[in-house]
Amino acid sequence: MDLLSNIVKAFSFPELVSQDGGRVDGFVIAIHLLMLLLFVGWIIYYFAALWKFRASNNPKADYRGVKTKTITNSIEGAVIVAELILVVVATYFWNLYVNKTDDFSDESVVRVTAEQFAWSARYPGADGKLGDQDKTLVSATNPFGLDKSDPDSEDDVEVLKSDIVVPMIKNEDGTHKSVTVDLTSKDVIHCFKVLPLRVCQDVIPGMRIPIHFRPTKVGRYQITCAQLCGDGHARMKGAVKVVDEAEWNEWYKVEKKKKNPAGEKAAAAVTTTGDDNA
Ligand SMILES: [Cu+2]
Repeated sequence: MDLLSNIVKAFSFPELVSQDGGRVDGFVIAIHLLMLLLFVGWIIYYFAALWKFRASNNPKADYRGVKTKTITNSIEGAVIVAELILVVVATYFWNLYVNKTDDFSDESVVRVTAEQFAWSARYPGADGKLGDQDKTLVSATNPFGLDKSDPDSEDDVEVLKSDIVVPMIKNEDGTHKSVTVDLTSKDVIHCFKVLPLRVCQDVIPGMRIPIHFRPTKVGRYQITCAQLCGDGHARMKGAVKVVDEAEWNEWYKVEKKKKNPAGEKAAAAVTTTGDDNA
């Protein structure tokens, strides 16, 4: 029984902590069923061909083979249909889902930067805006390659080579709020793969690639780099830490304060004055 449950576990999906992850699982199952159908179809065809063209039935080999054009035409037709589906339908739907504008609200964006062999994150500061970054500006004192001339970059919260904290926020209708992770790389191609969130996206230097997910459970989930990116690839681990709304607010407040203690003091002074007046 133990063996059976272990086998079932080995072939099961990993823990799911993303609202839309079930659709990814459904997609994976559908592809496997389709491939199973194709596999069974080809096996049947194989044995049918073995039987039909057996030596006892065809003592003399026919080197000319098929004489009609039906087979060639149907193969060409299938290739054309497949290409059309790929180019027209796939491009249309990919564009539709990836460029869904309502998921790009600036305040819920985390910019994640990959490098050999670690993950770092940047969050918008008090102004709610992320400053620009460019890999050509990366130096020992500027690990993200921040554009210092961009005023938005001054107060950005930076988390270097540590857990990427994201909030799990429940909407009133019971759904969960979307988190956008904006991916970029400083050096080579990496891949941001977090199985429980059902996300896997290549991270490409010079490009910003946003991905979205809606975490449904607090916890710490491993980021695996899924592109061979150098000799330290195997140890390129990171973690996405999903926290509840209260913990997120507290964490974000503390990080923003660390970044701009003077600003906080000024804000506190204003509050105190306000209290005196009241
Ligand atoms: Cu990597």
